Amino acid sequence: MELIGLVGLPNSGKSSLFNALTGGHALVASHPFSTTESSVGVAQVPDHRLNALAEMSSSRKVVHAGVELVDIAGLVAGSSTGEGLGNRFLGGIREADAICLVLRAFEDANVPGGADPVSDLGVLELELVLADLQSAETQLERRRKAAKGDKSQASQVAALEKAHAFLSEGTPLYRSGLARDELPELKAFFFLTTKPVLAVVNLGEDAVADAATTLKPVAEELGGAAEVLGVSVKLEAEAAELPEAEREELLEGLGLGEGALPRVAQAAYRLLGRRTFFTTGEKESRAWTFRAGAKAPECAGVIHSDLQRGFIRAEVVHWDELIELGSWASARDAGKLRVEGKDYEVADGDVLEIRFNV
Ligand SMILES: Nc1nc2c(ncn2[C@@H]2O[C@H](COP(=O)(O)OP(=O)(O)O)[C@@H](O)[C@H]2O)c(=O)[nH]1
Ligand SMILES: [Mg+2]
Repeated sequence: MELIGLVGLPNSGKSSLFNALTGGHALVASHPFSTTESSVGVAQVPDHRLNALAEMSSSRKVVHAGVELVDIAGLVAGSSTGEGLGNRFLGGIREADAICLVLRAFEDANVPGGADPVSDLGVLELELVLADLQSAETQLERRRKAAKGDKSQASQVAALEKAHAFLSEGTPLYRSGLARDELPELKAFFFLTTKPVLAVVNLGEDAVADAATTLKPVAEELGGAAEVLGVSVKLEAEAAELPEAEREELLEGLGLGEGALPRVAQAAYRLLGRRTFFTTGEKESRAWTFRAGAKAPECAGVIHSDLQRGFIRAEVVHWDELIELGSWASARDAGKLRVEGKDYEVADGDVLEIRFNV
């Protein structure tokens, strides 16, 4: 299972965001060190393509894709040296496959902590960089020795040296401009800052109308290394508690459209490099998750292992073409259903029907 870790200073709103996204019940409290256990939950990933298919098929049930989140207990300055629950924080981040930084921009005299997201970013990145620097140093020493007797290790040592140089300047590796193809070379070293990153800025309620002003300096600081999204976690968490119709009314009334949570879930999903295919019918329409490059039998296996084992062929049509044709039957009549075999690489947005025999 791949996880996105929520990482932020105490009281940045991680647990509130986690709860709003997952419908979960992580402890929300304004205290450093209050959350000592990490919670895991699944956020639904809304997808307008799925909604369109469900409407077309008059499906009785709609099943969205999900993305797994971990609410990692708050990082504080000094975590990289084991301060507070430091080692546990870092362990939580190490287990995540991607990082969602939660940066506080809301002011609230009752909630300890600052409201400067760029400063939060600096503190968080420094802790991550210090942890990576430490492991780079340990591993460099070891690898240099090993490379003396084994020349094949020279390229790994070179990659490590480059990474070490960036880290000593305080630069997280995701910002280093190390070419994407050098990052895989560094996989073996389990750095924290080679993980993909997304930033959520927790906006004050009065700042949502002009979010761009708050987001701009954060985006500039990150320089394109991470997508930056603004959310009023408090407003959205309150809205998330309401029945759907009231929620829509509240968010619309505030000029927030459908709210920012769907965009956060979608960005998290993309961050893990995930792709979606669909199945649709009267019983249900459903979004399924697969990895880029997967072929038809592997995707069939996402639905059920029998479908992979007994895979014969897949009937395939892209979602927008299907919507235009109006139904699976008319797609078939129009000769628009492609028959694909075992070597077909499924595309994001394909609608599939699997033929199988076990
Ligand atoms: N005013 C305001 N308070 C918030 C907001 N988000 C979270 N809080 C409050 O800040 C405190 C800490 O929130 P929590 O989600 O537990 O933060 P965490 O320590 O990062 O997990 C709680 O009292 C929340 O109610 C926000 O957007 N606005
Ligand atoms: Mg918390």
